[in-house]
Formats: sequence, structure tokens, C-alpha cells
Amino acid sequence: MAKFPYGLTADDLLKMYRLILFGRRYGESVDRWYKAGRLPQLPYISMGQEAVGVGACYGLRADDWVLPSLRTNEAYWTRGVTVLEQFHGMMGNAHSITGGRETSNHAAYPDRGILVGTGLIASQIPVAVGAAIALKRKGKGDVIVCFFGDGGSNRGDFHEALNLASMLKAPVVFVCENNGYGFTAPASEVVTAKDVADRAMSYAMPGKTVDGQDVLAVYGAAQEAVKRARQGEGPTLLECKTHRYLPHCPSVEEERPPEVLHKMRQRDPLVILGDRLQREGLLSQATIQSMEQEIRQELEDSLEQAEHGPIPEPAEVFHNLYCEPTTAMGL
Ligand SMILES: Cc1ncc(C[n+]2csc(CCOP(=O)(O)OP(=O)(O)O)c2C)c(N)n1
Ligand SMILES: [Mg+2]
Repeated sequence: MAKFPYGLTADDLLKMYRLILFGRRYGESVDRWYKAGRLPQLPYISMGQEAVGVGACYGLRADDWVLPSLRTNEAYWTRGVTVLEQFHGMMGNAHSITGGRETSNHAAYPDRGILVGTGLIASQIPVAVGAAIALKRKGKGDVIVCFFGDGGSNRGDFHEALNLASMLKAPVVFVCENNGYGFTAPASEVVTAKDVADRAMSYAMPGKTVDGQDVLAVYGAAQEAVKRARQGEGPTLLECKTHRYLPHCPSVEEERPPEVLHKMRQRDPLVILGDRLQREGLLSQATIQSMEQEIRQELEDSLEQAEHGPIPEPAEVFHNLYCEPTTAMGL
């Protein structure tokens, strides 16, 4: 029986593979559905980056927390949120977690340990530090994993959050999804550090750069950082070098040359894990086909169900906003 690193079992690796495959098919589907007018919410697609969210969230405890970036779709599924819940959010349905108030990528699911910041990039980083301080006070060894992009690491929020987290030894793991671009700006032209992980040095915390296309490398580094945080030793900055295969979002033109796009697909997270599992005799073509079939069915059924989901009652628009319901706006 093959031995896998970090005490992972064959079952764990198959689950990770399925999550990455799910992300890939989700990305392809929502890109198509948005362009066909079936999805009203602009999706931020993580194709190429799937191993980062899966590797950093897999193995967290139920009481831990995650704060995804705009693009960390995989964090939601790894924590057990269903795509149906997300599609309800995209449609603004009454059945979505906030009754139609949020977009799916700014939705918190507290029962599955998912918090959110705001629509401003990097705004989630100080929020994660605040949550980490609360977790530290609780004293149960719970941690929070916070995701953001290379562009986000240029904002002041990032710098003040890392400073505070380090001073207070907050149990937080900062995960930079470095896909080399912020919108259309290449990181090489706007981010001074070659490796974002080097910025950890300024804040007296460990900084580590890993291959974000290899889910096991991400998992191993994330688990090490989580362990450190649980033991009260404070935060870590983990930079995962990755690739975004599609433009920033479907309404933005692709500006990157075809040869660059071609090259990035040579190190594909699905292929890297899939090849390994096939070499170990753990993943047959039949298993892949049945996963593909299940995933396609779940995506299509969920979209159809969400398309027919109930829209919220206008009178409910102020629910959860004010302690006392207001009539001041005529509702
Ligand atoms: C403060 C702020 N400026 C600009 C935007 C618009 N915006 C949304 S995502 C994004 C790019 C973010 O780049 P990066 O942090 O590298 O994340 P990626 O999209 O590459 O995952 C921009 C400019 C925003 N949401 N907030
Ligand atoms: Mg980026």
C-alpha cells in the first residue's frame, strides 16, 4: 500500500482530486452560463488555482475559520458549502444564506466557519486578524486561514494586519494566491517583492513560498502554519505561486499573449495530482468518468433549481439590518 505524505490516506487524496475537478468544471460552466445570460452575477473564476483553496482548507477542524478572497471558490466547497447554496446567492434568491442580499463570493456561512470581508480587495485581512484575536481569547486552539491575491498584498490593509497579527501572536495563516496578475496588471510591474512571502520578514513572522499547483505542497505548508498558530506561536505568511487561466472575470478582455497562457497550463493542478494517483493505481478512467458525470449533474441540477428559486419579498429588504424594523422608507 502506497504511503502518502503528511499522514494523508488514499481517500483524502481522492477527495482532494474531486474538489479540484469540481472547481475546474464549475469554472468552465459558470463562464459559459454567464456569457449565455443564465447567471446574473459576474463570476470570479479560479481555474488554474484550484489546488490553493483545497490544499489550504483541507484538514482544518470544524471549529476553524476561513476567510476566502473573491476567487477562492474551492474554500467554500472544501468547507462543505454546496454549489446550490452559491447559485441561490448568485440569483439573489430568498433561499440564499442572506435571503438575496449577498453575491455568492461575499457570502458568509458561519455554521461552516466561513467569514467574509467586503468587496474591497484585502479588506478581509484585518477582519481575519480580528477574528483570530477572538479565537485566541477563546483558548481552544482554533485558527483562521485568510486568502488574498498578489494585488491585495500591495494594500495598506495587508501591512497593518500582518503587523498587528505578529505583535499579538494571532492564530492566523495568511495565504497569498499569487497568480501573477492583479486585474490586468502583471505583478512584476506593481509588486516590489519577487516573492510576496519575503514581506513576512518585515513583520517578524515566517514566510514561505510553495508551488500552488501541487495540492500536497500547499497542504503540507498550510498544516505546518496551522500547527504553529494552534500552539500559540503566531501567524505565518504562505505564498502559493499559481496561475489564473482565464481573464480577471468574463467581462474583461484577455490581454495576456497566447504563449503565456499556453505555458501556464503545463503545470496543471488537476494533472499533477491525477497523474500521481494514476501511477499509484488509485484513480482509474472509470472513476474519473463517474466523478465527471456526478459533477456535471450536480452543477446542472443546482443551476436549474436556483433559476426557479423564490425571489425575496421586497418588504424583507431591511431584515437583519436594523434591530427595530423601519417604515421610514415606505416599506
Ligand atoms: C480597493 C479595491 N481596488 C480595486 C478593486 C477592483 N478589483 C477587484 S479584484 C481586483 C484585482 C485583485 O488582484 P489580486 O489581489 O491579485 O487578486 P486576483 O484577482 O488576481 O485573484 C481589483 C483591482 C477592489 N475590489 N478593491
Ligand atoms: Mg492576482
